[in-house]
Amino acid sequence: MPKPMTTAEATVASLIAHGINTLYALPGIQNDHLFDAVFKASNRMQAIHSRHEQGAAYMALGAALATGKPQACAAVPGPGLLNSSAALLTAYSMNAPVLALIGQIPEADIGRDLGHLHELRDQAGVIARLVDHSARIRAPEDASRCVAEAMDAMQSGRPGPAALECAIDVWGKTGAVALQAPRPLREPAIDEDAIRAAAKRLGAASNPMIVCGGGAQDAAAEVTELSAMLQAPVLGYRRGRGVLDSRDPLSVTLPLAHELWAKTDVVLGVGTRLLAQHRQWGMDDELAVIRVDADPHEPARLRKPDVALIGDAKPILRRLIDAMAAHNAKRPSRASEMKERQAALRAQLAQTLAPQVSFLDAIRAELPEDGIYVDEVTQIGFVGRLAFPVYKPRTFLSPGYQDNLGWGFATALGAQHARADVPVVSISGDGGFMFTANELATAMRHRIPVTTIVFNDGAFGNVRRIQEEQYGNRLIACDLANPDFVRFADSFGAAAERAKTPEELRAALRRAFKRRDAPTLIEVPVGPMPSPWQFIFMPKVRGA
Ligand SMILES: Cc1ncc(C[n+]2csc(CCOP(=O)(O)OP(=O)(O)O)c2C)c(N)n1
Ligand SMILES: [Mg+2]
Repeated sequence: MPKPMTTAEATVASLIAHGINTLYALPGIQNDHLFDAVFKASNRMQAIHSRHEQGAAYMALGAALATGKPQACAAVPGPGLLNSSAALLTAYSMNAPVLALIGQIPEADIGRDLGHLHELRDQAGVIARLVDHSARIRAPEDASRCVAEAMDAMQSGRPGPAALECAIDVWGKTGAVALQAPRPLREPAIDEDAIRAAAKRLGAASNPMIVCGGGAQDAAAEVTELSAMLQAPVLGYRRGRGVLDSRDPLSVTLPLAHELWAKTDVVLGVGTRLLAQHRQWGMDDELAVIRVDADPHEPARLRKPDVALIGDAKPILRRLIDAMAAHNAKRPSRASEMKERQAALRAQLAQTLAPQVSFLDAIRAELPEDGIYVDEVTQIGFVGRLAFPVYKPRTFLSPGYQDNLGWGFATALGAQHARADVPVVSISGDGGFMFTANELATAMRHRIPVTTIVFNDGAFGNVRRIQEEQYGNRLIACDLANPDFVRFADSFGAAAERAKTPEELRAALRRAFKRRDAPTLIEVPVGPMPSPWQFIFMPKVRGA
């Protein structure tokens, strides 16, 4: 039975029906009806307000990455939307299901360039370049369908963000609303011929490798089983870390996978673009490529694979495991060979990148197995992608190919808000932290017990080192004047301390992880650090 509701009420009721109970948001006149609707639904939905729209959108992103579930944020039009745009772009590049509710000027004047408050020319066009799916809610009767379609688009096929605009005068209009039930997720039928072809190739492979991207995060059990059957090393670099537990001898990071690449005869890419392999490491006809991807357009983008399996990785890999039985022989264990290679790499990293590795080891020693580590575009962060052991899916959050400085702290805040049951630690440089340092106020207002470590070298250190080494030491735009970070955090009421050594950092982290009602900032003063790039951008080892 349709019920009288405003557009805003219908939208909120639909979000709740789709399992969304938090709106990460910053209010303003265009969205007042929306916030009022959240107020009226406050037993089932909460508004977590940030201090800048990028904070709200990064929080929704962090919550989505940490839970694997859709999340929502809201902003006013124009500047509000643009302030959230880097986070939406990141959500797109990470295939993260974030729904942005964006205000609009009065419906009748959209597109007329009259100069209404926060008007942005072709706002819908701007939004369409940021997210996968977007629409405008035009009437109360429209709202529930718009939400259901957006949620469907965010989760079916390749996941990703969506946005719904709504005009200031439309949010408050009342109509007869019939709420739509969530739609069942659409899954393409598994292509049995492709499964057989993949099973045959993998079964016959002498040196198979599995490469995991973000699309493999929910298929950890299947990847683990397949890797054991094939004795295949599993590479997880950034988005794919934690799919196979780092303690498994077959789990490898970038430098070791590169070492193994030249001899690999079949690669199984799961939810990954395989960009480094195609563009840096090289491909040739001796290497068979099997791709599992939710997006039918992805596998052939760089080079047509030998076999493409389209759909959610989990059921596809399960089917592949079943089919493998007929094609795979029992293989001798590679555990001791891989352990030896791991130990050699580990020793090389510990020696070459000593400052980074020693602090990362300190964090790992204190962060519980299911604790979440959020990285940043910082020198410690780059090395963490190679050397920080990860034990579980969705516990290592690293921004996708945007690699956008300043994503970390606010994303960690969202992850911690959505996963109050585990500690979340954010690592940043002094440069990156200041992008969203204002959100310490949000952490205090909402009592979010995130721990942030700021590695302070007084510089955009990575940029500075490149200028030193490659531009004749012509230093420009890289030295920073910083606040006293401990006093800064203290002034918000957050717990704050300074740790000068890995041992001091461990002790500080122990204290921080016990604190469950307020955020902690730990400043670690550091000097210049050695370059990690030789372990990340590695030369071509096969193909023309
Ligand atoms: C949005 C964005 N702007 C600029 C950059 C370029 N960039 C990469 S690393 C870096 C410096 C980071 O400085 P800091 O956070 O202090 O870390 P450090 O390198 O000192 O360890 C910059 C400016 C970027 N990746 N993203
Ligand atoms: Mg720095």
